[in-house]
Amino acid sequence: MLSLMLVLLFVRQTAAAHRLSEEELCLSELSELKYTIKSLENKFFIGEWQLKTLRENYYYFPENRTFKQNKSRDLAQKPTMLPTTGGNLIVYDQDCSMLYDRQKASSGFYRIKPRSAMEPFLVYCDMTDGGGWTVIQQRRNGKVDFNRKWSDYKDGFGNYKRSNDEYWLGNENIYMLLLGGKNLMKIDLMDWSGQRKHAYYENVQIANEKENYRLRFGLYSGTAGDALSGGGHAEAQWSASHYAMLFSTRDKDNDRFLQGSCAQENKGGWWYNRCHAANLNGKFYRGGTYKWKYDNGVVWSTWKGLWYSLHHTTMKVRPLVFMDTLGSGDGGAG
Ligand SMILES: [Ca+2]
Repeated sequence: MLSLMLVLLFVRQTAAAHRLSEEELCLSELSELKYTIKSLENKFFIGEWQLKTLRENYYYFPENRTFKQNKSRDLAQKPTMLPTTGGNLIVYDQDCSMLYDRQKASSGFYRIKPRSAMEPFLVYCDMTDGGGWTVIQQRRNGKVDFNRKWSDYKDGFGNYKRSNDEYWLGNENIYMLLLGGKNLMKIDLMDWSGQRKHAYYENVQIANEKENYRLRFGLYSGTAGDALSGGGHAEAQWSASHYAMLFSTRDKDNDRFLQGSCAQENKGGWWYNRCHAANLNGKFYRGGTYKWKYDNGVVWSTWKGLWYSLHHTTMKVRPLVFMDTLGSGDGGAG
């Protein structure tokens, strides 16, 4: 009798255990299905989004002429036309010049991706001045603090919303953007009376972080003077040329000034020598002329000297070949 009861009890227990495990099985199957639904939904969403982006960017029709005759189609496209900023999934231009070539897009913030193996990043594209300029640095109003650490200069900082927002694109991004070196950098400068000057440098490159983003550049032309080469006479060049200099920040001193830190004195990250003839990431002084222990303003010495802090600065790049298609060396507005 006792043994029968034990057997019954055992049977009941295994049955219960069996039921429980089935329930568990069911639950896990359910959660698996839920997961599948979720990932399918994601796929669907991404697919839809990709389709939308492809359409909006005319990516199937790089010629863009397909619709020229079809006005209603053209009009229907225009209001929804978004730059590649719209998302982050597929179509990316390597720089603003590609975007300009492809879309004749207007100035604004766009996501670009110079190399396939990197994350896309936001940048201001200057589509005036001949178009296709990728802006790597901008000073306008002193709202952004440029006296920052290595990691900030490495990753980039500032604001990326309005055309007059200030930012540094980040040494990693700049490195990728300039890789190969067949480019033209234009430095646009404006003083506090609204007067403008510019400097062109061909084939600008910076090394990677291991080499502390060492700066190299080719031929200068322009109206602001060749401050990157130190300006003036040989002695000034020896101590102030930025050619082949390493990048320094207030927490990483790679300059040639043994007695101190140029970045700390000059309040910015830059390719300091001992210390500079150009200090575009320096301290923003309102009004131009300034006085301080160090020449730490937003300086372009070959135009305004070391004791004048500029109002606007822009550092922007474009491929050299872009110039060839335009057949012009000055890209328009100058
Ligand atoms: Ca030093």
